[in-house]
Amino acid sequence: MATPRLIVVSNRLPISVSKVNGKLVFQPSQGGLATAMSSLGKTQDYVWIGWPGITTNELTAEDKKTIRKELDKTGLYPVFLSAKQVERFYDGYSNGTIWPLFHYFQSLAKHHEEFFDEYKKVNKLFQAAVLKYATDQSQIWIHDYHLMVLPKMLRDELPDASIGFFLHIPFPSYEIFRLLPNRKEIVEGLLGADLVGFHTYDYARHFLSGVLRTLGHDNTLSSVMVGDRLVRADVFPIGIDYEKFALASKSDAVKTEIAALKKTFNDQKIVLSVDRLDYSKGILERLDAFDYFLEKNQRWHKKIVMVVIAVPSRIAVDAYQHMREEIEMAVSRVNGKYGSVDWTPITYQYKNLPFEQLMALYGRSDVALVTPLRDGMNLVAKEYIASKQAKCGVLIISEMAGVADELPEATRVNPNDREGIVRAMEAALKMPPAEQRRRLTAMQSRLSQYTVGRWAHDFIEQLSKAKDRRSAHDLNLLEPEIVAEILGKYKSAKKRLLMLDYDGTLTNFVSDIRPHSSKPSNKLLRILKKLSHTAGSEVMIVSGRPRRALESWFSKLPLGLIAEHGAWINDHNKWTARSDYPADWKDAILPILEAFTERTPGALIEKKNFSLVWHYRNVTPELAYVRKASLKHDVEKQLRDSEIEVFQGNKILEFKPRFITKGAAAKAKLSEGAYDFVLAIGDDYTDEDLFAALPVGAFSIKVGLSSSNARYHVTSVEEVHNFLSKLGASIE
Ligand code: ADQ
Repeated sequence: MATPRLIVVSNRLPISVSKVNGKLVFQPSQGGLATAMSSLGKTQDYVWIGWPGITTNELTAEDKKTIRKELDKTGLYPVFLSAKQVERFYDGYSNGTIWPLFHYFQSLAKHHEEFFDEYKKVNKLFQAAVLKYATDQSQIWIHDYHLMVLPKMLRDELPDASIGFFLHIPFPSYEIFRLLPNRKEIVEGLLGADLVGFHTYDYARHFLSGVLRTLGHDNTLSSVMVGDRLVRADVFPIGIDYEKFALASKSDAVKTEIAALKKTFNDQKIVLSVDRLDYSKGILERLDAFDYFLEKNQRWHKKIVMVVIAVPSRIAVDAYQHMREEIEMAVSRVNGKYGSVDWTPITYQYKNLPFEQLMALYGRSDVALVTPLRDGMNLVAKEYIASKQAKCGVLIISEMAGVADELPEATRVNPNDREGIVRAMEAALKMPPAEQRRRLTAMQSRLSQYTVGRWAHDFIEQLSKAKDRRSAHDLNLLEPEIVAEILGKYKSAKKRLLMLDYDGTLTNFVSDIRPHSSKPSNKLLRILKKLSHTAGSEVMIVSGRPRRALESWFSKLPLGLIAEHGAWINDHNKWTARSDYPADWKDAILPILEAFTERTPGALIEKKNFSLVWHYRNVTPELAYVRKASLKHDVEKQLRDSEIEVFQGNKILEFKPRFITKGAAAKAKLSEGAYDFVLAIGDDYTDEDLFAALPVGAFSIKVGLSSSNARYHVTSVEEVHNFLSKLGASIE
C-alpha cells in the first residue's frame, strides 16, 4: 500500500474475521463509521487500522499472514490481540471501567490497575501499527474510548502530524470523571490530538472542565494551550446514511417484510424498542413503563404490542449477562400478567436482525420508544425517522440521549419517569396524522442534510484548519541560531545588563505562596552567581515579590533587586522607594478583599508596601473565575477615578498604583549607564511593561507562548535555566 494521507484508527475494523471449520471467514460489517469512511474514500486515500475481531489464540502465523494480505486489498490493516488482551483491555478497562463511568453508572465501574496497564499496552500496539504508515504530513483520525491514550503516544513520535480524536460516547461531568483513578493520563492522552470531537456541546464542555480541573489548563474559545500546541474541542453530531434508509424503506425486499409483519400483527399498534443489549439503553425501565401503560390502559389490551429487539453485545462482561437475565424476566412478567392465548403483549428477540427486517420494523411500527438512560448520540432514533418516508409514526426520545438536541420535534421524555413515558405513549397513539407528518418532515429535512458523510468531511476539514491555526500561532522560538547570535553579542559586549523576572521565569510556580516554598534552587543560585560575577555584567532580579523575600534569597550575591513590580530598587545594598504615594487607598479596598477571601476557600491576601494581592491559585477554578470577576468589579467601583489599577497576573489579582511598573523601574536603571548588551526575560503581564521599555537592539524573551512585546519565546523555566547557563559559560 502506498503511504496514505489519512489514517483511520478504531478498536474494531469494519470487518469481522472468524474461523469456521478451520477456515478463515471474512464478514464485512456496515456500521455508521464504515459508511462515513467510504464517503471519504471517494476523495481521500486512507488506511484503516483496527482489531479484526478474532484473538491470536485462534490463529496460526500463516493465518495472520493471510488476514493481512486479504485486508490489505481493501485498505485495512489488522492489529492482532490475544484473548488475554481482549479480556483486560476491551472487556476490562474499556467496557468495564470507561463505558459505565462515562455513562454515569459509577457503581458498575471496576477499577483494576492491571486493566489500565493492559489498556496502555494495547494502545501501544495501535501506536506501532499507525507508525508503520504515518509521517509528520499524515492526518490521523482516532475513534472512541478504547484509544484515549493513543493521541499522546502518537504525538510523542510525530510532533507535526495532524491528529484528530472523536469520542462516540458522552464525556461525563467532572463530578463523575474525577472518580477515575487514571483521569490524568486519560486527559493528557486526549490532549495529544489537535482536535477532539464530541457529539454535543455539553460533552465538549465537560471535557474542557475535566482538563481544567485535572491539569489546570484553562481554555479560550474551546481551545487549550498544551506546551507549544493549541488543542481544540468541538462539536460534530454524527449523522446517518440518510439516502440508504430512505430508499430502502421503499424497496421491494422491505415491502415483503412489512407484509409479513402485517400478517403477524394484523392491525395492532406496534411500539418498537431496538438497541444493543446494554444497561445504558434503559430497556428495563422501558419494559416497566409498558407494564404500567397496560395497567392504566385496559382498552388498549389486545390492540397493541411491543416489539423488543436486543442485539447481543459484550457478552463476556458480567453486567451484560446479568442485564440479559433481568430483561428476559421482565418480558415474561409482563406477558404472564397481561397476555392471553390470543395475545402476547411483548415480542422479544435477542439477536442481530438482517437489515431488511430491521427496516420493516422501523417502517411498520407506530411508535418508537428510544429511551436510553444515557447515550452519546443514538442512531436508532435517526434511522427510524429516515425510514418513515410514508410520514406516519411517532418518535419518543429520551432527553438523556445526545440526539435529543437535534430532534426537537420528537416527543421528549425523562427515561426514569414512568408516568411521563406512559403519558407520551398515550399522546403518541392519539397524535393526528397531520401532526405526525409535520414533525417527521421537519426532522427528515434536517437529517438528510447533516449525514454521516457530511460529518466525516466536516471533521477532516476542521482537523486541517486546526493544523493551520497551529502554524499561524507559530512564534519566534528561541532557536539554536538565535541563541548563538545572543551569545556572540553577549561575549563581545563591554557593559551588560540582564533583567530577570523571578516567579514563572527563574522558578516554577508552587501552590504554597509562602516565600520559603519558592526559594531559589542551588542550581539557579549557581547560574546567577556565574552571571553576576562576570566582569562587565550587571544582573537585576525584577520581581513583584516584596523586598524581604528577595533580600533573604539573594543577599549573598552581587545582584540588583527590583521589588513590588518596580516600587523599590536595591542597587548598591540599599533600598530606595520609587514612590511616596499615600497608602490610604488600601484601607478602602482591604475590607472588600477580606470579605471575598472569607467566602472563597483557598484564596488569600498578600499585603505589600505598595500593593495588595489576591491569590486564587488554590481555589476551585470555576469558583475562582466567578469570584475574581466580582471582586474586580467591586474594587473598581470603589476606586473609581483613582490612580490605583487592578491587574490580572498568574492566578492573582493585584491592586497597585498605576504608575508603578517594572518598565518605569527598568527605564530608570537603563538611564544610569551606557549598556551595549541588554536582555530581559519574563513570563507575565507585568513583564510586558519591561519588554516595552527596552532600547532598540535589546533582547527580550517571554516564557510561554501567548502574544507578547518580547522578541523571542521559550516554553519553560528549564529552558531559561539552560539558556542562562550557556550565557554564563560563554565567558570564562
Ligand atoms: P451504539 O451504542 O451501538 O453506538 P446506536 O447509536 O444506537 O448505539 O447505534 C446502534 C446501531 O446498531 C444502529 O446503527 C442500528 O441500526 C444497529 N442496530 C440496532 N439494533 C439492531 C438489530 N437488532 N439488528 C441490526 N442492527 C441493529 C455508539 C454510541 C452511540 C452513538 C454511536 C455512533 O453508544 O451513542 O450514537 O456510537 O457514534
